[in-house]
Amino acid sequence: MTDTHPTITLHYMPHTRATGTRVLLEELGVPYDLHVMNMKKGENRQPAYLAINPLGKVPALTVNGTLVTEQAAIALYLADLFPEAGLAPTLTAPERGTYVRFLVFYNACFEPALIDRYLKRDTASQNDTPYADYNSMLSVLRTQLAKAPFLTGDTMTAADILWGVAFSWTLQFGLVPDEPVFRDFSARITSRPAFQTVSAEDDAMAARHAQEAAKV
Ligand SMILES: N[C@@H](CCC(=O)N[C@@H](CS)C(=O)NCC(=O)O)C(=O)O
Repeated sequence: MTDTHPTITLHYMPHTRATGTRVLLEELGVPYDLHVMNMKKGENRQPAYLAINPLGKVPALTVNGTLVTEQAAIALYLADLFPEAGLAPTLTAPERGTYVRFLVFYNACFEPALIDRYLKRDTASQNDTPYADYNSMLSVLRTQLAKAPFLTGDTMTAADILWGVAFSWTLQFGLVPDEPVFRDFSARITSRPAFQTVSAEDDAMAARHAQEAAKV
């Protein structure tokens, strides 16, 4: 990376999947702009934002004008962009394969399994889903997290931030069983100042958004 930081904008809505991305930016300690939208007013479905991300979803990141979407891709990208923060194993480190595996597992297996379960669609055969079945998918995580404090061992990475924040809301909504292995892992991330700060700001932002939406 050059001495000058890239211009980073995080397209954001509080209490969403974008929270984890903001926590990562805080953990990286890099400057960024927040483009906040009020989901209750449908601002993410207005033409101005659809011109940035046609799916109207967050998180979305623009880095010097280039769009990056999907939580795992954003985490991978940011942690590599700022290697000095030490949140990404280097390309040749033994932990790199596990790191990339669990980042991609999040978007490729965990979220599809959760959504299928939430929508009561998890009756398909193991062949027909990208994650076999919910319990098998979950046992991969349980086994990995039982081995060490973090996904790749003793050192926290961007993958842990993604997963730690995700477990906090999936446990809260009962989408993941409340087991110590998931709870304790999540607490290692959510007890940190970055999550605490972002979470408090999310609460305030969401309250403001609800008031604004009620006025319309
Ligand atoms: N595949 C996306 C999913 C993003 C997503 O579902 N975001 C939700 C927030 S939790 C969203 O933007 N919902 C607003 C909407 O669809 O109107 C990712 O992993 O980043």
